[in-house]
Formats: sequence, structure tokens, C-alpha cells
Amino acid sequence: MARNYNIPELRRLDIEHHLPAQANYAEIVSLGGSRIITRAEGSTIYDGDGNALLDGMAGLWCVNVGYGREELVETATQQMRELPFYNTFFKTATPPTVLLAAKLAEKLGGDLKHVFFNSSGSEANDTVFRMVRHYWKSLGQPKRNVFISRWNAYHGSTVAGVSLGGMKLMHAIGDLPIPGVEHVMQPYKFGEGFGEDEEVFAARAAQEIEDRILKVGPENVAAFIGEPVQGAGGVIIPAKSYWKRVDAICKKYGILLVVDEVICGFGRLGEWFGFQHFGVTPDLVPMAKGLSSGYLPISAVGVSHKIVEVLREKGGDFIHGYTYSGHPVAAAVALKNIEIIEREGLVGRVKNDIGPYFAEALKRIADDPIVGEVRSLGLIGAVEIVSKKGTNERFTGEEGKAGPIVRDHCIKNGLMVRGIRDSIVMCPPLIITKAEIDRMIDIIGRSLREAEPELRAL
Ligand code: PXG
Repeated sequence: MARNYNIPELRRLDIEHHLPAQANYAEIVSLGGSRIITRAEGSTIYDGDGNALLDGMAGLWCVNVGYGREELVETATQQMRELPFYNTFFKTATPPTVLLAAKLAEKLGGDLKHVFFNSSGSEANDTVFRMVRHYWKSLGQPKRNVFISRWNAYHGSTVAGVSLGGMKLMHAIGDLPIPGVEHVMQPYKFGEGFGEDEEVFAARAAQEIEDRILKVGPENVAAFIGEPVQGAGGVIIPAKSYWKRVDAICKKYGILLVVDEVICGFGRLGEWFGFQHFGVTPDLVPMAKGLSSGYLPISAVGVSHKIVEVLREKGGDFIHGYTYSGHPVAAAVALKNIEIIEREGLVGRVKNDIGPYFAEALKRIADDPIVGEVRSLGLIGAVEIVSKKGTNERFTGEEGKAGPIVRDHCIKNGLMVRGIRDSIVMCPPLIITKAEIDRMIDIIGRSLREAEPELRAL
């Protein structure tokens, strides 16, 4: 049931006391406080001012099974009654934690038989950072401590997450990255290989990784980390051959491959994990978001048996972990969430039905005079906004203005999307209906038309 909130008072308190995540605090004040979201159902969110918004972002790339799942509420309630908390530090574990680890091992397949739990994607990548270095040290190769990542990658907001990530604006806050992270080019063909043959571009982007390994010295490189499809970077979808090449390069030099599935996992690309779509075999797999569909904070790192054997034989104490590692309520909800995805066949739905439908629907706005490209894979997609059709030229001649302007029109028209630099990105719940996809595309089309005069006046 919807509760009656005093929205003006909440907005006042928001300004007075609350510091929202990744925000410009002056802007929040000038806007008179944040938009207060009060409830949600299916693929629709409702704000306190009575607006219904189609949630084109599944919350923040996470509410894969959609809102309003009573089963998840009941599971959490039951687990809270039975055992609301116990840790995994005292040579102890809880039933949901162990069962979830086994379930994830089944979904990951291959050698990825082990799972370490955390509460967020950032924490998962901190675990990756420490485990990878500990692994090489245990093997007697302490010099192997360099991570290779890509510019514009997103791996979280903690010190290790930001450092592994390749967002320059984030690096500037907190004087990051920390030493030991090397960044190479991203496989962003529209931006960095416009007009180039897809395969030639994929080979060039992968070659940069090999070149950097040789420059740093293979004996110093611990791991390569990448998102199957870069999400926060603007939904950058590489050619399949790119990932095949990356995998081969890692194996050639004995470097660990870390595939960050925080956004792509749990059906987003039409497979349980993005690496399965691209046909590669990672050694470590951080995941979060869709693991619990955002109903509770939980993340995990899938770890290969090859690594765990070394940790068991030579690793001694792995002095790492969080109070909430393997939180029983979050784990129980994640297990039930996976059960829902399985029961409703949502992964197959993305691959064979709604994903292809989304791709077709996007084509309807591809001819818009300010659209440079539409692209999607499964249920993640982007619309590139350009000032001159047929080029990748941006409004005002510099990157970054168009996305937020078009996004604001979309929100006004009833659709929540992200504006990332000069693109609009979409990542809806996996249960979104075809009629809702049509509405999403219609709203983006209308918003592009409304925004064009504003963009031309920049
Ligand atoms: N890896 C990837 C690939 C992510 O997308 C994280 C790690 C970190 O997860 P946590 O749970 O610590 O936030 C993410 C998170 C955006 C945006 O601007 C994207 C994320 C988080 C916040 C904002 O689109 N992705």
C-alpha cells in the first residue's frame, strides 16, 4: 500500500541532512532537493509528486526481476525471523550462504567452483584486488602485481574500485588511481574507431592490451579486468572477437582474467553471465546488482579452483572479509531471486524474445536526424546523439552535453533513463513487456525531437 509522505518536508530534510551518491551538492540544493521515489511495481516507479515513470534503468542496472516481488519479501521475512545475522569469520557459515555459493558455482560452470561474498560491486572488486595479489605472492611471484584495465571502465567507487576503473573524473576525486593499475583503450568503435572495419578495430583494441603487457613486462602483470559490456561507460558493446582475443592474450602470458559481471550478470545479455555470451573463460568473476535484483545489498566473486588450490596449499590466512560477507538474509533473497529467474525463463526470454524485440524497436529511432547509432545486446542498449547525421560529431564540438539534456526530456515524458555523455542508455527490468518497450522507444523519439532545438542552441 502506498503510504502518505510529506514530500515537501522530505525534500527539505534531504537538503538539510542527506548527501546523495555521486551528486553535485550545489545542484541538489538549487533543485530544491532530490526527487523522492516512494514505491514501484513491475517496471514502473512512482515519485512522491504523483508521477509514474517507466524504469528504463531497472533501478541502477539491477532490478532484473522487476519490482513488487512478494516472494522475495516473504523469503527475507522468514530468514530474518530464523536467523537475521551471523558471520562467516568464526569458521562458521549459514545455510543460505552455502547454498547460494553452490548455486552460483552451478551457474558459472567450468572451473569457477568457489564463491566469496561481499555486499557491493565495489567491495567485490576490492576482494578481487587483494585476492589476485595474494595469489601471485603465494605462488612466489610477488612482482606480478599490476592490473590492466580500460579507460572509461567502471569497477566501483571504493579506492580499489575507482583505481581499477578508468573514469578520469572519478580519479580526480581522492587522487587516484593507486599505483599498479595500467589503463588501455576501450573497445568503443563509435567513439574511437568510427568508420573502421569492426574486426580491424577489435584487433587494434585487443593489441593495445598485449602491447601494454610487453611494456610493463609480463612477469609483472597480475590480471586483466574488464566488463563484458561497459555499462556506466555508456553501454560499449565490443565485437565477440575482441573478447576472444583478450582471453587468448591473457592465457598466452599466464595473466589472470577478471570479468566484471556486476551489470552483465543474471540474464542481462541473454546468458547467465556475459562471459558465456562472449565465449571466454575468466579466473575471477565479480558480480552484484542482478544477484539479488537489488532487493538487498549482496555481491560475490566467483573464483576458479586453480586459484583456490593455491590459496589452500600456500596461501595461509586470507585476512580479508566484511562483517556482512555472506549475510544470510541477503543470500536467502538472492537464492530466491535466482529461482524466479529460472522458473520464469528470463534468461532465455532476453536471448530469444524480448532482447531481439528491443533491438528491432530501437531501429525505429535510428533514422532520427540527431541519432548517430543505436546499439543493444540483450536488454542493454544505447542511443548515440550527434550534431551531424552520418558522423560522430557532437553538439558544441566537445563531448558530454547531449545525454543529460535528452534524459531530462525523457524523465519529463515519463521514462527514467541515464544520460551518459552524448548518449542515452537503457537497461530495463528483464520482465519489461513489449508494450512498455514500445512506450520507452516512443518517449525517447519524442524527447530527441524536443531536445534538438536546445542542443542546436548550445
Ligand atoms: N562494477 C561494475 C561493472 C558496475 O557497473 C560496480 C562494479 C560497483 O558496484 P557497487 O555496488 O559498489 O555500486 C558497478 C556499479 C552509473 C552507475 O553511473 C553505475 C554503477 C554504480 C553507480 C552508478 O551508471 N555500477
